[in-house]
Amino acid sequence: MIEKKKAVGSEENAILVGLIQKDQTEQQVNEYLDELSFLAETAGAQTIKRFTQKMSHPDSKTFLGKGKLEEIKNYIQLKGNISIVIFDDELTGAQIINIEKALGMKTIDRSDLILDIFASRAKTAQAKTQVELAQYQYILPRLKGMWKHLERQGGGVGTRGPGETEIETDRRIVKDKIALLRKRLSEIDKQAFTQRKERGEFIRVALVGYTNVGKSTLMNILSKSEVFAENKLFATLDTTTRKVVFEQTPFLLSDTVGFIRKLPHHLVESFKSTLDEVREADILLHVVDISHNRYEEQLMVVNKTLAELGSAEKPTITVFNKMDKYESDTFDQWLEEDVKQDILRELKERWQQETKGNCVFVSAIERKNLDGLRQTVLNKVRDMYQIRYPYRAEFFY
Ligand SMILES: Nc1nc2c(ncn2[C@@H]2O[C@H](COP(=O)(O)OP(=O)(O)OP(=O)(O)O)[C@@H](O)[C@H]2O)c(=O)[nH]1
Ligand SMILES: [Mg+2]
Repeated sequence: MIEKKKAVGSEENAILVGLIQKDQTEQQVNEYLDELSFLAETAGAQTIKRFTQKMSHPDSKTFLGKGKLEEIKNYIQLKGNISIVIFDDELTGAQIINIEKALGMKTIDRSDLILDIFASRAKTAQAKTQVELAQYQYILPRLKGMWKHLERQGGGVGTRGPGETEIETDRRIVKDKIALLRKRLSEIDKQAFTQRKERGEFIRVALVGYTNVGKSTLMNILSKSEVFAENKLFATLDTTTRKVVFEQTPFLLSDTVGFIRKLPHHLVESFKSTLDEVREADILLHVVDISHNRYEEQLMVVNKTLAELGSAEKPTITVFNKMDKYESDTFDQWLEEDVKQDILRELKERWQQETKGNCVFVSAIERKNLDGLRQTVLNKVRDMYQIRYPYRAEFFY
């Protein structure tokens, strides 16, 4: 059997590498690297240094230019305690081989890092199978490059590079494994579908959004449940669904896996069934961390992913969360109260306009405007019951 080793060990020291392409600014790429650093930390690695290079296209063989690789290599040798290099962009198998050779250091890309986090966070059989499937799909075109990152049972293989026959054997094993996992997943999906069908005629509301925006925190508050929430990326991988009753109106509320920019394609593919909860929802609560510098881009990433799932047109309430942090980050103590109020009013008016009135501004942590959120959700849910069951809507009130 062949298995993928964990890409990042605990307490590794990492170098991050990002490319500044022609339509990007240095600040933008630095913010992307902030996110990569957060991902690395979630996986157990400490960022020691970042490198960026301005390039219109990455080099097909080494991704970076020769000079930059040399600079990184010198830094690694000088520093001495670095154990991993993480690229913000996806690398091909050949690029992994060439970079590792040039730097003399284990090299992974953003997708591999995300897959690693997903693998360590998956708890249920469904999530585990989905992650494993995405991992094997990621490995398949990169077998040669990832040779050293794989674990083989029963094959006496050293660190020497693989021969063509060895790669062929591995390729066959991986393909068989993918087929097996797909079959297993479709059986799990069938069971899950039956369970969802048994939920009856309740209106279904799903919390969606970028990772770490506060979906699980809001789920806990709205449903008074205990869903795992913490300041790490991808705290939630499995969907949790709770029955909630607001003013005698029942509905089902689901917490779902967070999205992120450049989510590995295979991961979206294999998480489709977890995301069925989103696809089958009647109403989406799109949670946004308004205190984040790039919250508008995050909002767009989520909308794009929703479109890929065919869910872009669903009735949506945009919930701008972390208003407390937005205010403390934006306003200093010297600012006049009425100026603050003006800025807040402008911000709210702009989003009210963009969402056609379908948005609320809250702070889950400070419990601010949660009644406003409850009322907005309640109104939408009641509207939906009216549309869905026009003759028996009164039954639910
Ligand atoms: N300042 C502030 N922090 C918040 C607020 N809501 C949530 N958080 C914090 O944000 C972090 C992420 O919260 P979660 O609820 O786990 O976020 P999530 O969207 O479920 O994240 P994933 O499951 O990883 O996608 C936690 O540390 C929360 O305490 C808020 O209103 N203000
Ligand atoms: Mg969560």
